[in-house]
Amino acid sequence: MSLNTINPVKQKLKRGEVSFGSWMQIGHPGVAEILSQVGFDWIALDMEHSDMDVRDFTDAARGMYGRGPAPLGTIPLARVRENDTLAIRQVLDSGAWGVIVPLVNSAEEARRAVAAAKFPPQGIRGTAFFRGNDYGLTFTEYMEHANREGIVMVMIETKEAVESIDAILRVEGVDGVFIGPYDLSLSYGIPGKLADPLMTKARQKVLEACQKVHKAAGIHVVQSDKASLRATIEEGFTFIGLSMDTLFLDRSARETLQNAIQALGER
Ligand code: 3PY
Ligand code: MG
Repeated sequence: MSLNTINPVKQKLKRGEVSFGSWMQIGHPGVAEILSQVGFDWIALDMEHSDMDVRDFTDAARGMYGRGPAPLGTIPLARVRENDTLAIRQVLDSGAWGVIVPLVNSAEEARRAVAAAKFPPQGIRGTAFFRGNDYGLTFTEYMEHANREGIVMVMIETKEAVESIDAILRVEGVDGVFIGPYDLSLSYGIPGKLADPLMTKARQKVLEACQKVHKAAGIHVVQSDKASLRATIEEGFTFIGLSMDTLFLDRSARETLQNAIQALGER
């Protein structure tokens, strides 16, 4: 986290501007280098559903630095493994500019996530010398900077969270919410049926609540086809996760092989 710079993604969240991010599940810094060169505003490392650990996060963040949107490059975020103080602290200490916290179902749980991400007096984050504060070189300045520029997005992934959306959004320090559509569909008893009217209603409720308090509404568009993206943008989501490394690889490899098979057939 460079101390003389603002967090460009946080600025976009505050201004209600759209930011496009992506998602990493393959724990190799080369993936971070390639995806950040594409120009995403942010990339979240998925530490909930992958085998990536804190060291992998640091390597990926180093890969993003200076690649992608100027001046900083793509902003490294982490979808932490759970709403856990140490999980949040360790990625922030390693240089994350923000966290995406899964399965936050109530205002109380949102307060816990914020507390873990902020130094006193706003929270309970502990300190030491670490990568985020340049190994102690910027010890004092970093605390103020991290409290101001760090992002806390809480994930709305259950029916209970949708029902508590207004209270969750009222929690100071929550910059916005991020819908996990697959877990949400599971919670409504319609696994994977993202176009079901129950899902549409839930998305609308979350969006309206966010718009009322001027906080960002985000969503992971895992299957990022053009029609889904257009609909997501038109609905008013601003913090948009586009697909993920595994799917980029799968789609592109499939298409290439299909092209080759077709060319062979047409010979
Ligand atoms: C979900 O859809 O549940 C997710 O967590 C997407 O990242
Ligand atoms: Mg999920």
